[in-house]
Amino acid sequence: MPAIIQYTTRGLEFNTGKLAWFSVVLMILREMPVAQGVWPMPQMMTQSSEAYLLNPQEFTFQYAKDSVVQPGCSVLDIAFKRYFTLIFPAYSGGNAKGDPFTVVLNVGSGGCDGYPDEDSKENYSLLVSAGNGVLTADTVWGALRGLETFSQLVYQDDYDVYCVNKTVILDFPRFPFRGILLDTSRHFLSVHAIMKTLDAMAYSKFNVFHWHIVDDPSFPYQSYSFPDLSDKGAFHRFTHVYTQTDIRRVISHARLRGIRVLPEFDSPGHTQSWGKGQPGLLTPCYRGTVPSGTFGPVNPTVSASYQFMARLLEEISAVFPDSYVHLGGDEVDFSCWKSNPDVRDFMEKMGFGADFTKLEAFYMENILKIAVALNKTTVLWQDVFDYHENIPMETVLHIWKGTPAQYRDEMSRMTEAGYRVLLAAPWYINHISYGQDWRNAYTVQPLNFTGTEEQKKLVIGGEVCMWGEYVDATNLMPRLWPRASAAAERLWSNEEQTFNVTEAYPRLAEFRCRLVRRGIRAEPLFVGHCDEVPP
Ligand code: CP6
Repeated sequence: MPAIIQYTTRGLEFNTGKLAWFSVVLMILREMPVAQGVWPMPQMMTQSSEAYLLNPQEFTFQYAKDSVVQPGCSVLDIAFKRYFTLIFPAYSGGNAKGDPFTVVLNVGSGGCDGYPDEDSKENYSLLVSAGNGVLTADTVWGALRGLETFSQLVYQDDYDVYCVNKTVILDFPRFPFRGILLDTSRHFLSVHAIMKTLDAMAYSKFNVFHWHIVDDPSFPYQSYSFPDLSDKGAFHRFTHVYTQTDIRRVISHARLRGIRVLPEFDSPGHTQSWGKGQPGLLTPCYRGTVPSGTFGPVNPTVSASYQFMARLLEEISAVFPDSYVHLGGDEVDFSCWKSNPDVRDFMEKMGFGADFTKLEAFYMENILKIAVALNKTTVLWQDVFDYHENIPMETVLHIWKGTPAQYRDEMSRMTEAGYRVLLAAPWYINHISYGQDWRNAYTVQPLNFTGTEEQKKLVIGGEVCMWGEYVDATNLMPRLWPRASAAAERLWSNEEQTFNVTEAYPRLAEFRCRLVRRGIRAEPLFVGHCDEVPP
């Protein structure tokens, strides 16, 4: 029986040279494969039963002589330290069994000091043979993905000696955008909790942290242009805020893991907390002919609102280095606008009639102009597309609602109109239910909608949302992990090779134990145990 695990995928056809080379290597490895859990599953992977013992004392990471990237590259130098600890968690110095082993990195382009972005290549190849591993990547971001994979190949045998098997991997992501949304407005999350999430994201090869930083309940972002926003709008102005230093720490922690930080400043709805520190920004609601004392969405009828938004977005653009910014635009309640006589006058003057979606479109158009002038790519919730015909083509549309039939239809219409889309609707991981609901996240088919090949290429990826109404640092980790990892495999791996939940189960159960070993309090999938008892 030629026991070869060989995966060929559509994505590989672009490079037949590499594929031919890879097939040759696969033919050499005609031995029994061992199912070593790598999560998410690499695009092509083959392993043999030939195992090498690793001595942590004689284990090193090195740059190849002809690698463009050399020592001094902070992202990788720091990653070597991190991964050494992840690979040998039990090693605390001193003598150990095993043989010398070197992981040689060959990175084809520089860019150690920059940030990952939408075009960052994350492909890598990994060859593990006697005494060494060769990790080749086009960028440092690809090298990080390869280091993560290598760390998951190492295991301890029955005598607790570290081992790695002969392995060949050729890997790249299916989608370039693989995100997690955290909501820090419904509950404040400490910088520590956010960083812990970033650590766990890297283990599942997620690459975008969508920071839904402010919303109705609280405004924890400490703005230097408008300090009153958090002074008055945060749950607490000292303890429940993100200072500029906090923000920089989060962005830096994310960068070192190849993760982009996408900030969301959602408006004109979901802005109750903004009104506390910025009087005059929100629309006063009326009861009959008198103001009721309550406020609605941002007031779209006065120029002061746009001047404020321009200054805030200017600050945000400087603080967050990513080329994307999320501007929300979802769930705008028209009742307050309808009640306000000044808004009604404005509607008449503008010729909007009684169609408040026109007023909403007017607001969004002005906000989008500000973002375009700041050279940012805007992401918007689907609502804006649903009522609005005039959205710049560079905008990314974010699908968050509906049944599978409805979100597929939405994907068809958005991509037919030529927009890039991001799918979140099937991955509301804050929703919980009894049983193995990771399977629902796992068996999503993001490209199963009616459309041409060109339309399918416009799907840039997907996102797992963790809305915060019922979540803070006490339950964040088990609610996210390992269920978010199920979505991670859908967004990284080949769908035909990884669709079967029965085959995925033992690998995901093993990965979950790895998360627990690494200090991530991931919940169990079902009855069973990890080798170590969770602390
Ligand atoms: N907050 C904001 C939310 C939601 C959205 N925007 C939301 C609404 C309904 C569900 C889940 C989340 N809590 N700002 C919609 C994108 Cl089911």
